Amino acid sequence: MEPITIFSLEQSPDVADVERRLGISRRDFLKFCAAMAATMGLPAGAEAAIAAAVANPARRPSVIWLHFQECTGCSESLLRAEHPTLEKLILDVISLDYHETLFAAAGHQAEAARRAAMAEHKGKYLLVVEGAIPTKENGIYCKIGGQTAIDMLKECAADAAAVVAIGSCASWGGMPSVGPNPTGASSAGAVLGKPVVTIPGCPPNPYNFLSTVVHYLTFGKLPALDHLGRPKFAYGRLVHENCERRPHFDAGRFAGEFGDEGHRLGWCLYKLGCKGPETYANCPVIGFNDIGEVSWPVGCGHPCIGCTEQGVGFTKPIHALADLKSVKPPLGYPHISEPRGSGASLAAVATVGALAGAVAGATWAINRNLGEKLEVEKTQPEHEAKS
Ligand code: FSX
Ligand code: SF4
Ligand code: F3S
Repeated sequence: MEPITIFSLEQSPDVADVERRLGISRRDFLKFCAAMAATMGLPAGAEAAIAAAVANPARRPSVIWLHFQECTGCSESLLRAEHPTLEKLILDVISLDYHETLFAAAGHQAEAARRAAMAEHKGKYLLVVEGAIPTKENGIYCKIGGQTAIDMLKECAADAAAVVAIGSCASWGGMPSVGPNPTGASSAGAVLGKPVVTIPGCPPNPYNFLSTVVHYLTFGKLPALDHLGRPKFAYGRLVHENCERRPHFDAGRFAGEFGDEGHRLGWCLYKLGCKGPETYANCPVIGFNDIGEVSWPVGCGHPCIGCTEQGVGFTKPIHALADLKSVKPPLGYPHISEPRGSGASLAAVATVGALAGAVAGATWAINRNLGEKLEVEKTQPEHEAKS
């Protein structure tokens, strides 16, 4: 039998029907599936399998979506995707059988619909959890239909095929868990006492959620996860590794304050507290709202606050300097947070750099640039400074 290719799918009735269902052309749909396969780092041929699975309406998994302590930003970002494809695809790819804020039903009717969907799709539905779960005083700080969030989560998780914690609140506690954490806000995994898939971010990128669900839909299993339950395709790299301002970091060109010339020229935001060097997320690669590469925090001129990362987002002061996880200069090197114009002498840096060998050589180059550039900044208008 001929293998299914993305080209042969163009003529399939299911794919043709996508035009009617989603209001996008077959070509755009197939391109979208190919891009999604590439984002997840899947081998050749996966794009056709994805397109065939997504186009088949019979494959839609039932999804029960719970809301606890949060701002509903996760659902909002999903539904406010600027480009119509993403929002439509999400609602087309899944059968959303319970979602408190989108449901037309209310009260007993809504709860009855949830239990009916759970019974009908026992062992097969996906449980998506948005928001942290308050655990103090037996969970009385969040109740839905007379049930605490703790009880509702445990009831819904019992027969779920997989549990996906969407957003930082459900993934690790997020904003509601920040000290002094008066309600004992906890993650879905901590309350259930078992690992769950986590898609952190406040809000997370809807594309990462969709890709995870599509992977499950197509291959019947979840994508590869890291030790925190995060899909590796989305959280395997630091923001800093893919940031478009990284060449400025390496060359020692930093914005010193909001609105200064460096900031206006799009220089690195490290000194304004950017947490990209200690935050794992693919924001610079895929952006938000499908409107181009600048649509992510650093692209818009604001430092990354580390919203995906426990212990960084909502915990470290916004303007505190990030730990450099991938480029950490030894103590003998000039300090990267040196006040403008006061770096260590180039001779001292060069001596340490020469001793440090090939790998550390890259770090030496960065620090040398730091010192040189700071000198340039003092003597020359910034727009004339050579890179
Ligand atoms: Fe809000 Fe979601 Fe932040 Fe939390 O996103 S955007 S507070 S991660 O649970 O609704
Ligand atoms: Fe980009 Fe921030 Fe890293 Fe600078 S510190 S390169 S702005 S991620
Ligand atoms: Fe959050 Fe930083 Fe991305 S603030 S959205 S992880 S760039």
